Amino acid sequence: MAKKFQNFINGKWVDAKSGKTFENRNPANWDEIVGTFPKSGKEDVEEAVKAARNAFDSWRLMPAPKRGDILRKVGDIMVARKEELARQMTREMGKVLAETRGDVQEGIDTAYYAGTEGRRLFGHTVPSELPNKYNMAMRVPIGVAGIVTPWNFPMAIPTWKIFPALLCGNTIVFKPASDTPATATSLVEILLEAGVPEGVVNIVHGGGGEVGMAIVSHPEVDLISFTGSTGVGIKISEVASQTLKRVSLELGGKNAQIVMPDADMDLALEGVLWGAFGTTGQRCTATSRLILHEKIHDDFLKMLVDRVEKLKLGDGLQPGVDVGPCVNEGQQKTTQSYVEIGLQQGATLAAGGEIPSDPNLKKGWFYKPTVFSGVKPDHRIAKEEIFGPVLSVIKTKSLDEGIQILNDTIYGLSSSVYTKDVNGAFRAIRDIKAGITYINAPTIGAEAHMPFGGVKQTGNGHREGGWAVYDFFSEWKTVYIDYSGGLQRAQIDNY
Ligand code: UN1
Repeated sequence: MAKKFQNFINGKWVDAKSGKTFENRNPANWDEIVGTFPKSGKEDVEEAVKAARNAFDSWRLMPAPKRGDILRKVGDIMVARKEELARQMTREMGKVLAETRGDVQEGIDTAYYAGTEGRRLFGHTVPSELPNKYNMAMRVPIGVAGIVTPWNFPMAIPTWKIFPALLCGNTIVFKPASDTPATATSLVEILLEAGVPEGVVNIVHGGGGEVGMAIVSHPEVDLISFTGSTGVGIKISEVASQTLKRVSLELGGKNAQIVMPDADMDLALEGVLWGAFGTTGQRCTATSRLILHEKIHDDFLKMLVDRVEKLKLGDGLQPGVDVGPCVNEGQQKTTQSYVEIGLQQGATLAAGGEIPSDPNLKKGWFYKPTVFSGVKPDHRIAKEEIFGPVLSVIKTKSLDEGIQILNDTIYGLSSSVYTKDVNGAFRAIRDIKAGITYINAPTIGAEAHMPFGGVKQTGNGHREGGWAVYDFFSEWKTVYIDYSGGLQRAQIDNY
């Protein structure tokens, strides 16, 4: 019998009002059911928003350092449960255990950061232009935050959003991806155990079209934080604009790594293997284009293909496995369809390009790590986000041309340059249009205490992570205190 999970609304574990459920299965072995979850709808969202709205007034009045204490405790519980959480995550979404441990660790780092931020949340005091008058600006909570998250970082991404939102004094309606509802449920359990009061955090499971959109369109939800595809992000932005919500969108990427002839080739090779095939290529920061200088192109490609063919596919819980499955059949099909498009447009398949025939892998959504060479910047596999284990190799004549190719995309999340030339590296930092640039490191691997996000159609200008995310989850309240005892008119009495 599969374990039955529930929504958590207004301090109670409950089924969907409709009584409907959906199954969550292991992508490495589709026969294995992780659990059944409520297939919720608008009426469940309605209850959750009501609960979050009611809880807001007491939660916002709890001193921020106290809210921080709760989040520190969240971090402690996550530390104690790290291994179990990582195993649960690998079972439900497939990435290898080392990576799911890292995903949980990113949540722990975010919890401790939020814990101490409770004693900062700095505002500003600023001199007034008038005598005997005091000016300050302070951060205040906003209200109910709708949190809609993807399956590729089932712990880290929800924590990036929920912890700062809570620390700032907002209450939560949380809709996790339906591919990773178990990890999300564990996160809610941990928040409760740490002392988050009733109604402050509510989780509603179900589909994006029903539950997600009901949250986004709800007039009593004040802000939305979403990570996912650019297509869905645009829709969310349209719907949320009807009620003028504050919206943070973290969307697609088409990240590139440039390798220059002066780079450490072994290091650049390790970098691209990790950047392109870590998480089976299913990161918004994944390296999906490799831009090689013509002088090293052929040798590097050979080294790369040799290593890619040795990557071991399998169940992420097994030791020695490098690459897990795609998260579901849809992702596997998308990957396959992009391989066909690459071939049709004239790129050369240098490695992979098929579903493995190994009978041990037949029950999962595996796809062989794939490399295309001879890719032209205008090929669709060089332009569109695939979100699978496919790397497009493009040749360039110079660093400047390489940067131009790197920038030639609608996205701008992560980027990487391997070179030992300090002048070239600084030019790249200046000229690359991306939210994140790595020098001599792969496109993946952001740290939780640094701003995270992208330019162009990767988002709408907000940042997660570090200090920057606190700007999104709080509002500025500007305060003037006039202790002159008389009417003082700014801009008039003093000039
Ligand atoms: C994502 O790619 O969806 O920077 C998030 C990284 C991780 C987070 C990635 N820390 O690769």
